[in-house]
Amino acid sequence: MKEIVKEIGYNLGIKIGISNILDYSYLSEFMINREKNNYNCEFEEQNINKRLNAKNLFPQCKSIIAIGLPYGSGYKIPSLPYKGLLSVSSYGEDYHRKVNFTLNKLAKKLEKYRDFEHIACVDTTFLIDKEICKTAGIGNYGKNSLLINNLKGSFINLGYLLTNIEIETDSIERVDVCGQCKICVRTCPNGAIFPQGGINSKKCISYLTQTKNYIPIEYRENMGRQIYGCDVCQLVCPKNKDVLNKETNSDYSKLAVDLEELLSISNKEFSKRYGSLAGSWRGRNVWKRNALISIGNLRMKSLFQEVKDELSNSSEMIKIYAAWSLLKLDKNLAVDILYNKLKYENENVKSEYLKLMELGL
Ligand code: B12
Ligand code: SF4
Ligand code: SF4
Repeated sequence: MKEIVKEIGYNLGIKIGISNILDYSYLSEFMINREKNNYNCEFEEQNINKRLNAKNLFPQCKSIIAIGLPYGSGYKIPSLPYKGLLSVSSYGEDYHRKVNFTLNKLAKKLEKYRDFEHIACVDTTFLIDKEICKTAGIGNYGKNSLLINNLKGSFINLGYLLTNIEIETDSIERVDVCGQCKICVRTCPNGAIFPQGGINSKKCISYLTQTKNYIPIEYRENMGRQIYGCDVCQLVCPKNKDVLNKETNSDYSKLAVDLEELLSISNKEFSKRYGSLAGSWRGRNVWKRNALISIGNLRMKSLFQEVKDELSNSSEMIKIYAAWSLLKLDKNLAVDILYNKLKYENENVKSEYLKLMELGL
């Protein structure tokens, strides 16, 4: 089976590996400390023990077939400076669908040789994808906390089949991929990567673009013009140089989105236009909030009126980021406008406006 799996992987042009390690309780202390330090986030299962054994998801699990689906070949940041940016993983069809499709194709091919039960996992289960794929030899952790494959770098989407059959595995080499390199630690825009490796999720800009929680004021400038995700620690990584230097037919300018349009787009139009992208899962209002932050960071004064109109939005979230953005565009004008609005707002919004004005952004 091992040879068959490898051959199918090779023919499909994907990174493939097998693991018989199903128990990850050796990560327990790391995970508990991570939670204690508040480095975890709401996009993960909060029950740590549940995450630490593949059998909690598939009790009959005996072996795992993991894959890494490369993407981002030839990517360059679109040279459209007054647009918002989506991360590279948002290019084209939602990667969850692509990886699932490949896993199911793989399972169908394997079923010709042997009957087996399986479930396909990509991103959304409570298990820890990176750890599972690491034990299957897909890659090793970089300091940016991502799994780096020796040929394809870190631009790989991870997925795996939990199976009820035992498949022989190769021994996995543990490699220190980074050595003395600290480029990503130095270039991460919000200082989210620890010098010794690993990240504080709550500081990661990818997290900030997705959360509905309050974004600390001191992080907002560092978000630049990101509408969804962040790629900085991967773009600067020497391990991705070859992949990024490849020729490509992909039109990555599609990852640059119109900020003015995002302010006025309807829910229906949003789903039609962006609904098929991996980055759209948090919905229009989160993108709109990020657009307000981007407009402020880019000092797009021509959109002053449009941003001001958002102070009348029914969403409290939109109002408070519109206020921040307006202050970035024209502090004096914005202060007058916000003072006049105070009497109409509830306590929450009022105290946020006062805080922003006091800070004198
Ligand atoms: C929650 C989550 C996030 C959070 C937290 C990210 C994180 N680092 O864990 C946020 C929102 C920030 C995020 C962002 C992104 N994510 Co995300 N995310 C997840 C999710 C759902 C769970 C991750 C998790 O459980 N982390 C828990 C802990 C255990 O991981 P950890 O803190 O990194 O700790 C491990 C390592 O860092 C390492 N480690 C710790 N210290 C040290 C020190 C050194 C020196 C070294 C070498 C290693 C090391 O050991 C730890 C134990 O395994 C997974 C899908 C899944 N179900 O697993 C996707 C996943 C991790 N995300 C993915 C991607 C692509 C991204 C983004 C690139 C998207 C984007 N462009 O914006 C960014 C990258 C940010 C980054 N630098 O990590 C991919 C990763 C692919 C890869 N090549 O590794 C995954 C696996 C989804 C998938 N199936 O493809 N994500
Ligand atoms: S994704 Fe961006 S913010 Fe997050 S660790 Fe990487 S560079 Fe830092
Ligand atoms: S930039 Fe350097 S330190 Fe960061 S993940 Fe890549 S090789 Fe490791």
